[in-house]
Amino acid sequence: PYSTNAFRSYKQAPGELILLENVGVIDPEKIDDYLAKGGYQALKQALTGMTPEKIVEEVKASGLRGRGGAGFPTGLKWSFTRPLDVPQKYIICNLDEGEPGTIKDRYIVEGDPHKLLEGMAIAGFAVGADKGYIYCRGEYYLCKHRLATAIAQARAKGYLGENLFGRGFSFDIEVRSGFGCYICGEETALIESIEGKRGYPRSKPPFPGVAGLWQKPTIVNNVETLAAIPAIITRGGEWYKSLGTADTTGTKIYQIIGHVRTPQIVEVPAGITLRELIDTYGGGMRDGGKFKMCQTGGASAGIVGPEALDVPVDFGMAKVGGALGSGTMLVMDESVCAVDFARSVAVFFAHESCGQCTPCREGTRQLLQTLTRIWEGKGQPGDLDFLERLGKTMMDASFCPLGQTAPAPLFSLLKRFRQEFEDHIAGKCTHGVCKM
Ligand code: L3W
Ligand code: SF4
Repeated sequence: PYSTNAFRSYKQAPGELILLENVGVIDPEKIDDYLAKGGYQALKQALTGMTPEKIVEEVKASGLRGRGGAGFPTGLKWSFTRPLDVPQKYIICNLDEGEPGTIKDRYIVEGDPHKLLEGMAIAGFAVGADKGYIYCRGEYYLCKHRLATAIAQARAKGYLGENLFGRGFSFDIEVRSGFGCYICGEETALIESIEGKRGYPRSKPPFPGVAGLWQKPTIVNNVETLAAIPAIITRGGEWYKSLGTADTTGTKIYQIIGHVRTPQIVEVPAGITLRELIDTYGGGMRDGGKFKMCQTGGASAGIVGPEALDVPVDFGMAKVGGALGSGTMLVMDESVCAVDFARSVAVFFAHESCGQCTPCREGTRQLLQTLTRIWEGKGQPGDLDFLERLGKTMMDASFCPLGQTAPAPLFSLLKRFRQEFEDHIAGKCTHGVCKM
């Protein structure tokens, strides 16, 4: 009743959930509801019974890997920052959720904001940071409202602020708002934006864990990553590791969208197959359609075909050309034209390139222009070779992952559906959807 999102129609037993256990169950604007569900017990346990070293060890033991898409081991990241002996460190939560079709972080924060605040405070204690920032996507008005309410209530109850649980540790959180730039989800562009500058990515190394916000050691973690921390503290790293796969431990939030009967957001142990996601949670293919392909993990990830339906969707999915990424699975049936889809992805990247470096700024535009010509039936015989050379140059020479991965979906589509591109150049769209 408290969720604004009707997406999650599949009913899961609360016992199966870690991240979404309270979503739709508690009133997210009442801290007492969260406390009644055992909220802030993990923070209490961490501050009254554990050392920062022990917390980092527990997170390492859990095997938790970053849920923003790249999958870097969270405990390892914290272990780089914890020993640094400097007066100021920061925790940043990345809530600049810009991946097309991805709404998991918004869903956690709208439904259970205190879980994120608790995870951040534990992270702060573990690495020695007394200040946290939540960088929130500007369009997420309800998230910002829920966070402001939750932060005020947590301060009033002594879960944020000075000398928490008498441990001599202080921690407070501020919300900063982005506004519509996909690139500001890249951690160094995000840091630049908080510093009040234009969101251009920085070169790495140094990684933010060593020199981040205002050049101070900074942990940047995704919402879903931080929201898993309270359960890891109360139930233990080994327990968390017993869920999921060897590659991707714990639970994962998946979003099944596109040509399925019931688009869905679910939390299940990591490593479920695409077939199970489509059939069990997505209700099967829509209107009796036949599965053609799935864009896995986000706009820059690979496209997989029917041969990947029974492969676990975890970080190991890269082996079959897919990716877990943000957990978004865009399912497409045979009504989708590969050229039309390639062009729509190119529109996205041309719009979102920040323009800092030439290979990406010019490359994303050239990709779009060439694909648009092919889409309009004005393609030329050398176009596919040109797209391949251009994409390779972008992968080799772009400054940050946006430009390096922008051609990846096109390459996947060319590998799988080259004939469809050639048909367009010869003047026909067999799907009848392109502008010819
Ligand atoms: C210390 C080292 N730290 C790496 C840290 C690094 C960062 C993390 C991952 O994200 C993904 C892509 C898409 N010492 C380190 C180190 N780190 N080596 O680990 O770093 P990296 O560079 O592998 O990846 P990244 O650039 O942070 C790229 C995904 O992001 N993406 C979009 C995501 C969208 C959402 C959303 O909407 N919610 O998440 C776009 O590219 O999947 O795999 O913290 O500092 N030696
Ligand atoms: Fe900006 Fe693209 Fe260059 Fe990244 S690769 S810095 S998004 S222009």
